[in-house]
Amino acid sequence: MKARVLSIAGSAAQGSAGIQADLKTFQECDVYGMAAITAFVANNSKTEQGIFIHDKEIVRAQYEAALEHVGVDTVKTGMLFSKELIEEISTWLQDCPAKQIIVDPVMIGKMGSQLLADDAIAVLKEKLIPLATIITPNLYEAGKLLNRETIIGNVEEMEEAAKELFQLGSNYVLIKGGALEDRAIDVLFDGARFAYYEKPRVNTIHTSGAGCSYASAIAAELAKGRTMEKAVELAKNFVHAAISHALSFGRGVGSTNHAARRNYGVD
Ligand code: PXL
Repeated sequence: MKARVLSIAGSAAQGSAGIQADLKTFQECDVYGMAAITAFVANNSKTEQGIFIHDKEIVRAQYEAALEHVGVDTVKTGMLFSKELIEEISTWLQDCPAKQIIVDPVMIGKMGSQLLADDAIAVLKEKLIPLATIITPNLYEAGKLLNRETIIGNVEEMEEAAKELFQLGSNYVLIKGGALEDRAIDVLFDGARFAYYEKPRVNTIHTSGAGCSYASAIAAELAKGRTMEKAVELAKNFVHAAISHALSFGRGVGSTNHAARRNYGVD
């Protein structure tokens, strides 16, 4: 285990999403995981009931401490919530030694809570996304970033949205089609070509943490030196296995199973 990955994201008490999902994914992908926690979300399988956002000084102290002695190959961001935090984190990341920056533009929790303030979208687009190697929005997040009123609902619209999102300045755009009605297909755009990643749709409600884990697996594979196309392929397989063998703990939406690839392999 040589590659080092830092997640800057929120803690999700239930253990399925956020920092918890990121660290579990890093471990499964055999990279060294670190965390700078931006918020505490006291969630369970039915609600994200308590959301406590950290001051930027708290996040900065963690970020600096993690980098100081261990260093970092790849940074991944998740729930950042506020304009102030995004502005601050973007400043640090300009001088960050990481070779890749994965920006997962987390906006709402599985239970519908707001994990990104409305007034933070502009600074996310203007300051953080231009620093990103890849952004990984789902259909909802892609629509919000593009100020779209209508829902992105098929692969052609995903391609169009990816082209537009590419203009914001990341090297790659991955739009995740998990919310499409018929297919579980994701579209990767590098500014010139599209690549497609498709798996059979899994019929389960227990998908908490799927997005966080997908972005974290991409971060881990990039940190180990994979190409972007290979990293996304491996991450998609990882998340498909995690959803296929999801855990039904709780009384609502349960967790994706981070150990699924290790225990059951991928198909
Ligand atoms: O799944 C999105 C997500 C990301 N980050 C944190 C969360 C959640 C959902 O609950 O709590 C911290």
